[in-house]
Amino acid sequence: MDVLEPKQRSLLKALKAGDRRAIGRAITLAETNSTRAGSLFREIQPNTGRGHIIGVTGPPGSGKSTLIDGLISALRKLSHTVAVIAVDPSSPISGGAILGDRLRMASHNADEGVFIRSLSTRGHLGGLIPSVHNVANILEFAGFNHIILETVGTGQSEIEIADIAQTTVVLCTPGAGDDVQALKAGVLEIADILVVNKEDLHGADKTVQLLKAMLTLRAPGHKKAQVIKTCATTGRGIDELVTLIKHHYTTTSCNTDKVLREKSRRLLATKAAALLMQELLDARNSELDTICAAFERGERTLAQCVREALKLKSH
Ligand SMILES: Nc1nc2c(ncn2[C@@H]2O[C@H](COP(=O)(O)OP(=O)(O)O)[C@@H](O)[C@H]2O)c(=O)[nH]1
Ligand SMILES: [Mg+2]
Repeated sequence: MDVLEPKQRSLLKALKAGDRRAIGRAITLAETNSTRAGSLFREIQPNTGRGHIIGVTGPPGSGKSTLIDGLISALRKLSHTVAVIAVDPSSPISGGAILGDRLRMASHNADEGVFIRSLSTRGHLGGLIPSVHNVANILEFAGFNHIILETVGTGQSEIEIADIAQTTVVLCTPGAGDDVQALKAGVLEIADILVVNKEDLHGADKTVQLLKAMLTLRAPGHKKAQVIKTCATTGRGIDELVTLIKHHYTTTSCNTDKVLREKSRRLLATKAAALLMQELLDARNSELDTICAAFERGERTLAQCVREALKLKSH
């Protein structure tokens, strides 16, 4: 059992009190995946689970940040505290977009009940999970009732976010059939609430119909998803969205043992895969070289080599 260093003990105390600088420091520790932070997170973990984690995802430009800005205002009106983590999974190019997000949400800067942070996952082999999970825990520990995770783009990152979030909101925009097509099956599967944002643009109702039709194609017994229209720039539909989000949290199956178990299993598997990948890449091991050489010569299939490499590990 690790004993916390005095510095970490005081960081923990400041975190518990919701001190912003402490939150910032702890998040930096999580971001860098510092092994020294391990004992800190072991202290934090048992004191989490009380916040509602909401994932907001969808194609770039669909209005996620604008919508989140509206969600923050709506939740603050209800006296809830809100933390936002904008996840940037990609290249330095998106640095500008993240800066834009900061400016867009700047109206909340002076509000003690709001915390906004962009998270760079650049260079973290194995994706987002380890740090986002820890960052969400830090924010829950610091007392935030709602933690909103914004993920950019489409792909694996949303699926991973859905395992951390209790409620996943997926955005698309009207008309652009492409956009709806871009909601690949996997992304549609994770949606608890589908938002057609930019309802002020032409074709919103048609998109809603299309999405509802797509939802009926989901496997029988699949969780239900709601479809709603919003206009994030004017705030139209946002109060209804908050109602749906809260309703999902309190009345649906997002916290049943079965759902929780599935999610934690996937989280564990993702983290395990990332660790294993790192270990195999770092290994300076002649037996691993022998396995690779056999693959290169075509003597073994890739699957055989993987099994051998895994056996190597369990020794
Ligand atoms: N017409 C219209 N534009 C919107 C709406 N919501 C967001 N936008 C605009 O769409 C652009 C992209 O929004 P942003 O929130 O940055 O999208 P994100 O990339 O998904 O975070 C911005 O110029 C917003 O002002 C909306 O409901 N209607
Ligand atoms: Mg954004």
